[in-house]
Amino acid sequence: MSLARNILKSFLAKSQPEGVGATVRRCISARNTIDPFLMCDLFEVSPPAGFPDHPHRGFETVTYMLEGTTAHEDFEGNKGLIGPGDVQWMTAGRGIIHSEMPVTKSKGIQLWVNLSSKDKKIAPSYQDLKSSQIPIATPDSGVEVKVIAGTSHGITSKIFTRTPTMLMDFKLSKGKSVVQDIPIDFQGFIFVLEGSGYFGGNSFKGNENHALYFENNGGDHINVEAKDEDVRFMLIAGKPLGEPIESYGPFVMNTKEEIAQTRHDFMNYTNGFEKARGWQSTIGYGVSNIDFTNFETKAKK
Ligand code: FJE
Ligand code: FE
Repeated sequence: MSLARNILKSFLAKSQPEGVGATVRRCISARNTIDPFLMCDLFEVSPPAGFPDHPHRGFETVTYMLEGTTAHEDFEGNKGLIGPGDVQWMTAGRGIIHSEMPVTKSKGIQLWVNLSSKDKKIAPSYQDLKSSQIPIATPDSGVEVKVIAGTSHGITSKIFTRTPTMLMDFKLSKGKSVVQDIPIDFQGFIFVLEGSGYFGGNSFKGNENHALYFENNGGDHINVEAKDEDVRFMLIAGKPLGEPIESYGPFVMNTKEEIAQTRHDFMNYTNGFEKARGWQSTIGYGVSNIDFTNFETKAKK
């Protein structure tokens, strides 16, 4: 006998201002946490708004474009475009400073995946997938799964997840259902992008723009039924790290000492921030620098 995951709680992810002139629907935050995830936003942004020059340390940022094209540029000189359906899996590791600016009206998901203490100081790296490189599972007619990370119905993405993670974009036609395997030790959630469906062993109704958190009941799958209408949703789950979290804006470490060291490194261009000296992106230019000092990934005590 296999056990189904239930939905434990749900909430409407309300639209809120973020970055410079952008809006986000935040489904993982200081108030709603799921280890190993630090943040998850459905972002909507049009030029000249965006996310100009800002740093990251200690985790990964995953950007999945639903609509439009976003330009990216970092302090090592990496520069490129993330188009509709493309994924950028960025391991910030010991440090990145970058700019994320829309070229056209853009909509997408940005997920922050925490790194374990042994990975927090690794060199930054990227795994980029064009839309055409994302494999699609079709377990049934009217059921489509874009597998960005992990495995669905025998289809596996080539993304390497240092922190074990699954990330999938599901589309079900009205009347269809699907069952997705989930490792019993993963925690996760669903974010409903369009339409509505019934989720989990308790057939929990999930509406558009709602986040649905899984119960950690040791279940090995989640079932979904598109009873009333077509539904599109993201399924995001991962293996909890179970480590202490200390953060300051977009720096996420394990201890207060490491955060103090990170702020020192950022201000003094050391231990990974060497290339920040005098650097300014070309794409974020003309927009004032993003203020990350009030940004919380972990609830204040
Ligand atoms: C930010 C630190 C940040 N949500 N969704 C502080 F890193 C950010 C930030 C983003 C972001 C970027 C994209 Cl492309 C999509 C996002 C937060 O870059 F907004 C603040 N205030
Ligand atoms: Fe960023």
